[in-house]
Amino acid sequence: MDFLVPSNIPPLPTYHVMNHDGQLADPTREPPTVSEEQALVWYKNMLTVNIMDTIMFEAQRHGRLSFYMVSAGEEAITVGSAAALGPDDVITCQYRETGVFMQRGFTLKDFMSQLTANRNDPGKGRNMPVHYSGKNKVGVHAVASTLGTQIPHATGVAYAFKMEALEDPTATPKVAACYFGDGAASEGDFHAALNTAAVRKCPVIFICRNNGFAISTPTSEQYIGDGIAVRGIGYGIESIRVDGTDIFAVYEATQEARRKALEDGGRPVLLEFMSYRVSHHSTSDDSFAYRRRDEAESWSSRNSPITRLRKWLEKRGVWDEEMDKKARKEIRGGVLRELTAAEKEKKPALRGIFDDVYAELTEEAQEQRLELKRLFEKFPGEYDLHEHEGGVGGL
Ligand SMILES: Cc1ncc(C[n+]2csc(CCOP(=O)(O)OP(=O)(O)O)c2C)c(N)n1
Ligand SMILES: [Mg+2]
Repeated sequence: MDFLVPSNIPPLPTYHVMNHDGQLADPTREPPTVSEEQALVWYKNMLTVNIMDTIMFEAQRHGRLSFYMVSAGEEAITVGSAAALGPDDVITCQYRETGVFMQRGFTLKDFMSQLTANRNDPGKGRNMPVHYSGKNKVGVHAVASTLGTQIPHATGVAYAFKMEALEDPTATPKVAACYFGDGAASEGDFHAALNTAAVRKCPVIFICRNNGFAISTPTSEQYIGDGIAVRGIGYGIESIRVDGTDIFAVYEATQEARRKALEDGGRPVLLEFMSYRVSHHSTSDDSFAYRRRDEAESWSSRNSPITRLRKWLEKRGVWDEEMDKKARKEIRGGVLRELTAAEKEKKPALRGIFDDVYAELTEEAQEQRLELKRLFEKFPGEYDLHEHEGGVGGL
């Protein structure tokens, strides 16, 4: 009788391409099939996410935003994986995937419109900052921070794609890709989504950002198994663990996952990208209450995904200190310019809070709408909403 004893099973290996010096870890392998132009775009996108994050975190402290979340340490996961997906693939995500939006064409103006809740936000200013709505522009469904809900959604999208492909085999093959954190993988939704996708053979890529924390809960208190990738194996899903600070490893793994997901009519694949949450969970958190102050700093100095790609670019002679300084300055200027412009923009019409939820408003919602209208008739000037595009007159 042989029980499998987890502690006797060696941990899954971690796939990587570059070493910490930005060189091929295995000099005998072919270099990644990524052009220097492509790598430069990735570098600038990672840098933009990082600089925008720093500025917006500060802007929250200055009272210009109500909330913000940064991706420090995880920029390569989002930019590198998004780069390997197709333009028609549909993405559902958590909230720390700014790099996915960026790589797929969200502009600084798009980010700022949502963050300042102005009338250019497709979500009509109804969500907290960082809950971007990108479905129409970049194929990324609106961010929902109710943990785990995006995972079965992705399985559903992939099942629909599978059905479509069966009905029309000439249609462009598409996958669903779903991002979630190590903490979200403890939700029941994660398990239901994986099992359904496995049984129904849905073309979905499950992408776990394992950054070591779910707010103040370290992964050592979240699970005692070998991380998230092994859970995929448990459901019969091909899975891999990847160094999430190595953008080439992230890109190659996602590219191969996409190929597998579309093979033989479709199947799910799971990627576990390993990194570390360098910053506080959000502007509402103080991580020094539960981890050492120097922990994040020492991790960053060894593992920064941005520095790692920069070294690779510099070794090829396509980037240098001067260019880096110039790029940082330009990005910073662009973020500040767009933030100020977005703040000056009008707010969405108040009546918009009732849009897009029901095809026909429920009786309760109709009552609430009338109540709101009455409220603003009674207190003209109490709020500045009358100045806004649409105003209450449109209710
Ligand atoms: C269903 C649900 N439960 C709890 C929360 C509160 N909450 C917000 S973020 C978070 C931690 C999530 O950690 P993880 O999935 O690892 O993502 P990370 O923040 O590390 O990127 C928790 C518990 C929530 N938003 N939704
Ligand atoms: Mg986490």
